[in-house]
Amino acid sequence: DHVHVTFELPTRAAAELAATGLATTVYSGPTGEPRASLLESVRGASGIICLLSDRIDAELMDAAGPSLRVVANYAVGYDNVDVAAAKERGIVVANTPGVLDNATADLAFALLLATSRRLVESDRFVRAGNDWKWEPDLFVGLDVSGGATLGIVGLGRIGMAVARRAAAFDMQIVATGSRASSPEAAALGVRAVELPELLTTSDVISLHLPLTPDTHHLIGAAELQAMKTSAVLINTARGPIVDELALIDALRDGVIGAAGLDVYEWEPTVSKGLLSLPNVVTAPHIGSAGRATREKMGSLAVQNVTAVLAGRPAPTAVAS
Ligand code: 8YV
Repeated sequence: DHVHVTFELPTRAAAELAATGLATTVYSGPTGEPRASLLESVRGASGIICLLSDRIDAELMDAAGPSLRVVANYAVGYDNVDVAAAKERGIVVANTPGVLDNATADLAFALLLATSRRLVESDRFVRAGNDWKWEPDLFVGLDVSGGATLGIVGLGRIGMAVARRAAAFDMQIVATGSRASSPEAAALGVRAVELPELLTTSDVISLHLPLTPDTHHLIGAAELQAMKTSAVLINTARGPIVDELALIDALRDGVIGAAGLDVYEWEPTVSKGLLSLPNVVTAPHIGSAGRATREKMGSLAVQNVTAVLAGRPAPTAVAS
């Protein structure tokens, strides 16, 4: 069996893969194995460990050939993988759920605080060497603690980790999603609502959904219009869930207050219109970028591949 890894795994995960004794190839060029190289590298592979930026479609599976039994995505999201094509070919698809919930929720909260309290604007202001003295109105923003309402769109594993943080900040929490009416959510004071109510009542709206045909442009011009004019939108999920051009218009025209973004519709390209707005805080898709988190993601990807190649179920196979 041969496993192809499309990037350099974190140190410990790489050692774990080496210890399995499986033959491996690793693409070690700049991150993002070019398509032609990828199609060549996977030929005859039994397993692939890959990134969100690798398009794992029918063509790639056929380039690998009938030996391919498992695709382990180094990410919880797997919108880059054609799961139906994998199922047809008997290929197991696995992801890395759970291990990155806290890291992603931490980043969502960092963006929430930075946008609400205008931290990045303040930082730019001070660094620019502006003459300033204390003024009652200087960078006044949204009070997060003690009453602001957070709307969590898609309360799953990551959304719940965000809810735990919001509860500690004494925020009111409303949420949509499968676990919004669970006992765990109730214990955090979460109120389950439908999206229209969430949009109109929330001071901060944070997205925690996978990208699917159903969630593509879930937040468009009409949804932005429904939000409070002071609303803060946080996206650490997937860019195309938000209509980015509509978002730029809304931020520019005062339809909403601010946005904290880790993901973009045309990633890694970030719309120029976003970058010229003062009420936007950006990050380059670093939600899971904690050192220990990345090791855990790597270990889980390795475990998913080795389990399948040993004839066992993958610990975290996706539903197909
Ligand atoms: C990954 C992510 O770092 O898990 C996800 O879905 O978006 C991030 O954690 C990224 O996808 C790299 O593969």
